[in-house]
Amino acid sequence: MKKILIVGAGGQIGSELVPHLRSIYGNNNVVAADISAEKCKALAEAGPFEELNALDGEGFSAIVKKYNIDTIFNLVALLSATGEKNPKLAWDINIGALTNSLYIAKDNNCAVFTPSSIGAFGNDTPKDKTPQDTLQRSNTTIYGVCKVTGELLSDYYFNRFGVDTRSVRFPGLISYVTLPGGGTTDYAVEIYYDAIRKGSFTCNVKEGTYMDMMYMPDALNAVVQLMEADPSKLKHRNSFNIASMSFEPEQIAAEIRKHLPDFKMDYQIDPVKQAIANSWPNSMDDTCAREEWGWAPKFDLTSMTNDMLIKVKEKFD
Ligand code: AKB
Repeated sequence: MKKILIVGAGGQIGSELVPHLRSIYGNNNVVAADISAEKCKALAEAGPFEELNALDGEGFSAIVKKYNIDTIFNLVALLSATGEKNPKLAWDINIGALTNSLYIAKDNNCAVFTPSSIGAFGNDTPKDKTPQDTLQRSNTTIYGVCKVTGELLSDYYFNRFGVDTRSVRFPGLISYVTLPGGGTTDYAVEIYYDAIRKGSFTCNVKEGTYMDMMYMPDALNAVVQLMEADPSKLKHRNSFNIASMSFEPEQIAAEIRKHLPDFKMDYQIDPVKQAIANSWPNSMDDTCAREEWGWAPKFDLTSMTNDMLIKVKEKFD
């Protein structure tokens, strides 16, 4: 049985990954940790919780020893748009949490999962069907710089010290439990909330801007499936392209109108987010993930929209 520690547990991914992992491995085998205990009341009530600043290496290491942890999920990160407001802080947090996770994993014989992102690609990368192994000059956002660094550093710890590091490049993640904060793809979550609450939405990226997106249940399955994969089958590690749908704002609006025919959308472009979105792939090629560990998403834009509208409506009823 695994003994798992999730750092950054209170964010968009962690608030769903913790219960998902607890349902598989048992509540007591999944320790949630976050800098804010306040944000994590539900996680702390259901299983072990530790207040931790992931930049505090000693505190981090003590928790790993206390619970005999063998797998670390490092979810600590400032997202792409927030990172541009304070690049130094973004570097310090994103890379600091990663380096602590890696050296603590090395010293305590743990596996490590750290998400990468479509943000690990840049303006020079092929935009359509972006290959697994391609140019990654992601030098227009600090978030991208951190993601490329993180992929390399994680591969280095695997090659040099044998640390079992694994990762996926997440598309924009769409979920109804916890709102994302400060990402470029956030519009694709906010649109469902505004559709239910107001019947209209002002989109901050332009019509025709394609980006990969994924529904959270598929993202959670991807993480578990990759961490359970037979290591002898993995030719890649940090990090796998995974994809399930790619769309532009008009397509998600049209899907919502199938349920809410009066839904209206206009545009007020955020230049920072637009520039970031323009530098990211239109769609990734995820053949390697499918071949090496059996990645197969279940949701497309239609089935995700059906579910999101039901779940978001329930939140406000
Ligand atoms: C962001 O928009 O910053 C994230 C991501 C795609 O990594 N959602």
